[in-house]
Amino acid sequence: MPPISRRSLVAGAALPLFGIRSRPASAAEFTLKYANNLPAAHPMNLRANEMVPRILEASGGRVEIQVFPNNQLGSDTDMLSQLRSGAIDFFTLSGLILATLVPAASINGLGFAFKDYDQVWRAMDGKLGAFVRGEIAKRGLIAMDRIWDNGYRQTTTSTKPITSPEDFRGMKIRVPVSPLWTSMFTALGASPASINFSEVYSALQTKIVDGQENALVLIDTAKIYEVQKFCTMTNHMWDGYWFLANRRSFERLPKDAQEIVAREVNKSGMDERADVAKLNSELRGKLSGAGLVFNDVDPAPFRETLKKNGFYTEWRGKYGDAAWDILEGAVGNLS
Ligand code: X2X
Repeated sequence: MPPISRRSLVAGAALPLFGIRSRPASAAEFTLKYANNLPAAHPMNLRANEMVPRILEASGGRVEIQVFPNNQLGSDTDMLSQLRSGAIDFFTLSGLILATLVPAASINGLGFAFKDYDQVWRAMDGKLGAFVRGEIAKRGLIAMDRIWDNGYRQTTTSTKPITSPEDFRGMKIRVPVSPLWTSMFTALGASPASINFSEVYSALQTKIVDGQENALVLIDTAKIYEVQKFCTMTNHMWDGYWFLANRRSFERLPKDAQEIVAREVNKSGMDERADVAKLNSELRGKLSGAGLVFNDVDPAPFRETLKKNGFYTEWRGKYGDAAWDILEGAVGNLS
C-alpha cells in the first residue's frame, strides 16, 4: 500500500475508479459488487477474479460479479456497513472483525487454539464453522460454506525480534479492529492499537506503531516487509475470511443462480486455500531475501502467559459453554 491511502483517492474521485475504467457497461441481468481489503496480487483476489467468468458463463450471462480489491471502497469498518446496507453485495471479512457484529465469529482466532491446518479445516468445514455461519445468519448476512484462508499469523516489528512473551511488554502493536485481538495482545503485555488494514502500511512507515501481526502471504503481498525488520514465527492464531453476502442481494437471484454463485465462490475458496498452503512453504525464503530477519519461538510460554492472565477464562465466559464445547471438541482442552 502506498503512503497515500486508497480510500482518500477514491473519496476524492467520489466513484469507484476500478469499476468504471476497466469494464464495459454490463449486459448482465444481475450485477453484484464484491469488495475486500486485500492487495490485487493476494491469492484471494486472483481466485476471486477466476470465479467471475465462471459465474457469468454458468449463469448464461445473467450474473456478473465486479471485484473491488485493496480497500478501494473503504476500510473493513466501512465495507461492513456497506454490506449491511446493500451498497455492496459481497465482502470477505475476518471472523474476528466480523465479531463486532456477530460476537461468536471470532472464536477461531482464540490464541494458540489450532495445532495445524488439518485441525483448522476439520473444524471450519465441520461443526465449528456451521455454528458460526448460523450465528452470522441471525444478523441478516449469509456466509458461504467454505471459509477462505488468511493464515496463521506471525509477528513483525521494526525494533527487535520477539523471543519470549517479555519482549511484548509495552510494545506498540497494530491489531485489527476486534475485541479478541485487543484482549489477546493486552494479555500478552503489549499495547495494542486498533487500526484498519487500509492504514497499516503508513502506520508502520511513520512508526505510529512498532509492529503488527499477519500471515506471511500478506506480509509479502502488502509489502509489509518494506517497513518492518523482524519477523517472529509466533503462529499465535489462525485467521480466515468468511465470504459474506447481503441476504437481500443474494435472495434476489433466482435459485439456480444462487446455487451457481455459492458453488463457484466455494470452489475459488478451496483453490485459494491451496495457494496459501503453497506460499506458506516458500515465502520465508523470499522474505528473508528481501531483508526480513526471521526467528522461531516455542509457543508454550506465550500460551502460558495468556492462561496466567485469565485470557481463556475470560473468553470462555464471553462465548458461553455451548460454543466453547464445540471449539474444544475440535482442538482439545484449552483452559
Ligand atoms: O487486517 C488485517 O490484518 C488482515 C488483512 O489480516 C485482516 O483482514 C484481518
